[in-house]
Amino acid sequence: MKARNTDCFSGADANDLECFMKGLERRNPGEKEFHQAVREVAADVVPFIAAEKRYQNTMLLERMTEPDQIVSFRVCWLDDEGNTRANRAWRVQFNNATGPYKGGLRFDPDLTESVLKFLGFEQCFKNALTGLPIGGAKGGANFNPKGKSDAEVMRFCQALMSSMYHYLGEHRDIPAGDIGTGAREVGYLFGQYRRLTHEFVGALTGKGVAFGGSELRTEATGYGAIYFLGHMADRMGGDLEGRKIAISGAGNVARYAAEKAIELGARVVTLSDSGGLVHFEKGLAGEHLGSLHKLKEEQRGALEDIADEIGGAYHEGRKPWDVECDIALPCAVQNELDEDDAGHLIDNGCRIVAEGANMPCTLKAVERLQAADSIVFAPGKAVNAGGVAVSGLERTQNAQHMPWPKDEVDENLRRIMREIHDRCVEYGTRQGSDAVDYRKGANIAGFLRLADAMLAQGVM
Ligand code: NDP
Ligand code: 2IT
Repeated sequence: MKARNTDCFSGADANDLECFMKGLERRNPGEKEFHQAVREVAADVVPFIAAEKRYQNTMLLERMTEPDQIVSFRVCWLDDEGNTRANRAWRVQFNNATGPYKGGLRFDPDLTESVLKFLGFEQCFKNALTGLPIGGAKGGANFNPKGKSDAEVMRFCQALMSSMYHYLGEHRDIPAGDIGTGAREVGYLFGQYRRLTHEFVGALTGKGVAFGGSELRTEATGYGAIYFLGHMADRMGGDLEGRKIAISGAGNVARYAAEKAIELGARVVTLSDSGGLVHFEKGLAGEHLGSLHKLKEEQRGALEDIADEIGGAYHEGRKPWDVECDIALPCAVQNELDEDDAGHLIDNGCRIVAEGANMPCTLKAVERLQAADSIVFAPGKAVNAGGVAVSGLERTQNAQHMPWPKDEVDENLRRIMREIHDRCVEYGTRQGSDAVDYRKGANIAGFLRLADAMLAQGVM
């Protein structure tokens, strides 16, 4: 007897977005970030499937939104005073149809499973867009590295890896950095992995260049975002020279995006951090980048402390989105740019909003930006893919036992960002016009690679 389909997860009404979302929300209650990320993809993919017979009745979107597995760990460690501390960590292994699981680890006291599921889901599409043989994953812990000594961070990383290493491996799952995890954390995690497995292999990326890391991995996400912006500007008949770019964040992505933007003659008018905004009336001068990198990578300090020294005006608690700019590049956290912010950008004549962070724009902000004729929006899964792309190249170098020179990595990064841009144009050009819907282009191009890989490998 044929089973009766009683809900949308059965695929009975998979062509209907609201029906699909209702099922997803019921299966993942309260996970609002995950719902948001899926809705942004499903809004493009559901109608696409409805028009493409070969993808129908395959439960593809349902399968793509269900992680392969989620592992969570209790991580206990001793702080410098000898107190026992307990944290929770996760690894969300989302989909490995296109290659071994690949994606960063986030250390953030407010981290939840919903956030990691949104990030893991996005990562599958992003990694598919790079064209490299990597699948999608994300992980992290509700651990706050701020205010911790190096020794505490090391003990935490060692404790985390002691639980997580069973699930990792160069052909299995390869983590990297993300918010709160940079070169220091990846170094400690890799050291513990090597100690536990007795193997020196590329089971993590973002390593120091002295022990298997790739040239340019540190810079890759920010540089890649600017390469992508360059292609967008070119398509709109211009370039980045003299353009005013408002950047949020002062972390890895924001700082290296600022560095490349300045190199190409753009004017970086803002940076921000969790404390507030720095406004550079005349643009950030390249000579101050060194102090900024030092502040955030070594001293782990606040922008407020060096705003004057680097020629900026500090505004506590403010966001960059009401500062006049040609291009907005949110590079901090999810949902940092809302509908009102989108309104300010449109009113102030901004022409491009490109997501350097993962899902920094709320759903309503994206809708508002997409509805404005004067502005072009590009999603994180395309714009910030340079980081994971160079992670993929690091993996290749580790497998070859051969580091590549900086030029070669940069050339590959530029090529990959150009190809991602071309894929967005191919699948996102609006009918009867020259305009590109980058969100749709990225979603459909990512979906196609993932879908074809999944279908070819059978029902699982
Ligand atoms: P970092 O931890 O290096 O930096 C994060 C920055 O965001 C910090 O400057 C932090 O401030 C700031 N920040 C945090 N919360 C807020 C807030 N509410 N308002 C303003 N600023 C805030 O992280 P990354 O630069 O690595 O990551 C940034 C984004 O880019 C994330 O969405 C991440 O997932 C994404 N991404 C990162 C990649 C990578 O290779 N690192 C690759 C692709 C995407 P403070 O300094 O005060 O803590
Ligand atoms: O969101 C991301 O793409 C990252 N944090 C980078 C992941 C990676 O494996 O380099």
